[in-house]
Amino acid sequence: MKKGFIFDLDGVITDTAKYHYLAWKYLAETIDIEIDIVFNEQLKGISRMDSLERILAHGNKSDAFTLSEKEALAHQKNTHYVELLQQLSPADLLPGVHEFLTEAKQKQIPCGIASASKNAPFILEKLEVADDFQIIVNPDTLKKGKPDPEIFLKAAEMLHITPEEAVAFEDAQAGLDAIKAAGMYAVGVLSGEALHGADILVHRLDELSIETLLAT
Ligand code: B16
Ligand code: MG
Repeated sequence: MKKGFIFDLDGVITDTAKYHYLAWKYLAETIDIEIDIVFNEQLKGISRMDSLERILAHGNKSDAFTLSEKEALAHQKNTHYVELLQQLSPADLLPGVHEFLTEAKQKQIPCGIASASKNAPFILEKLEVADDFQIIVNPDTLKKGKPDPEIFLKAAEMLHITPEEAVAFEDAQAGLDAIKAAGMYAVGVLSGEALHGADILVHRLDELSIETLLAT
């Protein structure tokens, strides 16, 4: 019997990957690195600094910057990204999300957010769904990023449920690997790339029955 839902944010609740991509592409061009939409798939679910490291490696510039220069580059990207986020509204919830969260609330199923994004609280406010989540894991409190299970285990602990009692939702392979390593039931949300290891795969959340999920 399941007792709570743990959601990734980008790619599950809303599609902010396109804004991450625009901001990273712009930043990369300032240091003469070209990235494309295919390369961008590798950045999904990966933390800000790890994303920068992957972009630098892609451009053969892993050793070209000091740590403080890298922090400045990441900060520059985030400033641009947050500017792009200003346009978010409830219309940017992915299809079926509003209905799913409304039904979970009616059934009093606790919901949490396990996102690598430090901007998660701001994004949830813009989408007007912040009140639908009892907890948001602060990625600053974690030692390891996805695919390490830490963020999902922390979310379950904060929701006062065991990993076995959690259903977790992810759109990225790194996140799905994290859910399975945490010993949770995994819903893979497809947005293009194939996903491996999910207990169930859907394109949108309203393909799921909450009753059936809770009974798994
Ligand atoms: P920020 P998720 C992740 O969100 C994104 O998929 C990933 O592309 C991004 O680098 C990461 O958040 C960090 O985001 O720069 O806003 O802290 O999929 O874990 O919800
Ligand atoms: Mg994601």
